[in-house]
Amino acid sequence: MSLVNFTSREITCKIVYYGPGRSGKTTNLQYIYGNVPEERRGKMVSLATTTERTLFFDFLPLDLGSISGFTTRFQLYTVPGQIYYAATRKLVLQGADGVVFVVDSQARQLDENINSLRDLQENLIGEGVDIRTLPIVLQYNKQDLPKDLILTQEELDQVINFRGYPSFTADARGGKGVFETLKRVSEEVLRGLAAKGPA
Ligand SMILES: Nc1nc2c(ncn2[C@@H]2O[C@H](COP(=O)(O)OP(=O)(O)OP(=O)(O)O)[C@@H](O)[C@H]2O)c(=O)[nH]1
Ligand SMILES: [Mg+2]
Repeated sequence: MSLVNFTSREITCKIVYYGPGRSGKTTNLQYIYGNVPEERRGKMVSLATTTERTLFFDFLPLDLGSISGFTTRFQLYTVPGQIYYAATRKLVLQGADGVVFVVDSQARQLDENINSLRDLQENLIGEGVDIRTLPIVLQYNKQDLPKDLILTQEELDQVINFRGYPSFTADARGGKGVFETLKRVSEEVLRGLAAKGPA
């Protein structure tokens, strides 16, 4: 849940990167970490197995500068995508102000994507979150792979994006689409905050 501190004039928001195992969630955070100025980022914490699968979460605090006189901080988290970490996903998702759902664009991963999106929606509803108002952005990742292995943005919009979320193509390893996705979700979170006004 976002925190607005009027005394210190700080806003803190939580963005969660969600999606099936190996879709590229951790890779997004690593790219962001490697490409923002040092003074804008805190330490990235990753709790992973020796084979780099996220075990609990990744965490990256970012300072997005000053907006209307408020210092704006974003805390980025990733969930572990592997099916058996369901309880951890729920915990990490708690209090999210916005979600980036990272889709693995490979055609053979379609079922995993759909199941994970369903898992996200069920967890949000279980938390009492209104999924019509929570900012959610889809990222169609791994678009750098050979065309015969992946679905295009148009195809993915048809088979997975039933709710018409904003969607971005990406190659998180090369960095394409990573900041566009983050920018969109953070703008939507801040717009939501502005609309709500002081609590
Ligand atoms: N070709 C390609 N590979 C990618 C891309 N993004 C991530 N990968 C690779 O996919 C693998 C999994 O990426 P991760 O970022 O660890 O995936 P994750 O979603 O965090 O996976 P879990 O932690 O298990 O949920 C790694 O080998 C990445 O280098 C991409 O855009 N293109
Ligand atoms: Mg990961």
